Amino acid sequence: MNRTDEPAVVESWNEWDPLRHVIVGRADGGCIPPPEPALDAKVPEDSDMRGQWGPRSQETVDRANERLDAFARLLEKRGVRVDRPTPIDFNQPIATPDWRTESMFGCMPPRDVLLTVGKEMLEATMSYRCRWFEYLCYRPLLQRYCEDDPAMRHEAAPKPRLTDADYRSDYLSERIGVEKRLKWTAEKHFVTTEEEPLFDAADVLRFGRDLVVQHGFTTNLKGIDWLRRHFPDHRVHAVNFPGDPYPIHIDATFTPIRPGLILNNPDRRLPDDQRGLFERNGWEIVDAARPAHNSPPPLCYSSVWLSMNVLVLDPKTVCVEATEVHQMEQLDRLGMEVVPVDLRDAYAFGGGLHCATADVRREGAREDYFPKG
Ligand code: DAV
Repeated sequence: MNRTDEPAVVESWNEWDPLRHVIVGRADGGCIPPPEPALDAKVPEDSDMRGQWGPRSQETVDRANERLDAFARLLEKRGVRVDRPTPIDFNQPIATPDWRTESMFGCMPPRDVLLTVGKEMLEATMSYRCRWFEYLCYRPLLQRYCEDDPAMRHEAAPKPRLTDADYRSDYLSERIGVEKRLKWTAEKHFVTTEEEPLFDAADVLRFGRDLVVQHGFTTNLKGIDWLRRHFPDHRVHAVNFPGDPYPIHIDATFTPIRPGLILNNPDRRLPDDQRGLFERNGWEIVDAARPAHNSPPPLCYSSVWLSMNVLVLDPKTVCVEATEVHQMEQLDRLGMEVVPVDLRDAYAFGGGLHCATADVRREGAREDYFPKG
């Protein structure tokens, strides 16, 4: 059922059932966007990216694309159907009636934009202005899935206005310091305000009839409330991870591997008062292995914890970045077959193996993994 000339079927309920069809991003035309409120809050204070913006070099684009193409071929060899987005010219100014910015971002991390829940693919609101139009890169695919699969639901969350009222001005300061950032994030004082619903798809993890959503820089409480109203047959759980000074996207922090097992970033542990759901239902939360690297690659937004940004192919098989020896060893010890994937050269374009993909179809149905509420 994986031939590309056969009609696509959209359905995926969790992060681990056997993967059958996936989108893998592209690095083409990737840009470092100019300063804007929410993005600046995420760029670490000591990062080589501060003050730089513009198109990334062709050499880094080509190398990232080589890695992404090889990843796509590896998945295809394993019987997974792979689609790719259609890049637009990201290096051009964009505007709405409320704001203007000089460039866009790219289409390497489809996971940030697209949330597949059952038969639905939902375009997230996003929270950076430079990513406002990113959904356009996926529209050719979503239109095709819609034509192929009469039961597929293509949805888009309300486009946010993203005026200055969406962002806390105290995050605009150049030098906040990690200590103050940790205090703020522990108090859930994030860069985004509650002006309007905001979420990135990569803040959401799917566990059958439960969705676990990170409240942080890229997703606010109104965004989580919107998801709760939008998915009335799901239970939506808000979580937050106080040890993270730059909390965006849950997928380098909390990584389900198979029913009953989650890796948690040991620097960003789930607070005790949020563990009940998992503990009551026999789920084990284990500390993820330390990353193999002390620093991210050049011009990269993400932290070294992309080590745990893995792609599960089925409950016994997991793709891990090939240099992440400690993470590979830990998953091997936990009984998984580990497939190494060379992707570090693509990290700067928006993340690791989980970020670089978005589910179209996994086998399996919607299950209740948390029967004890
Ligand atoms: O640890 O920098 C990266 C998540 C990318 N989707 C981090 C989070």
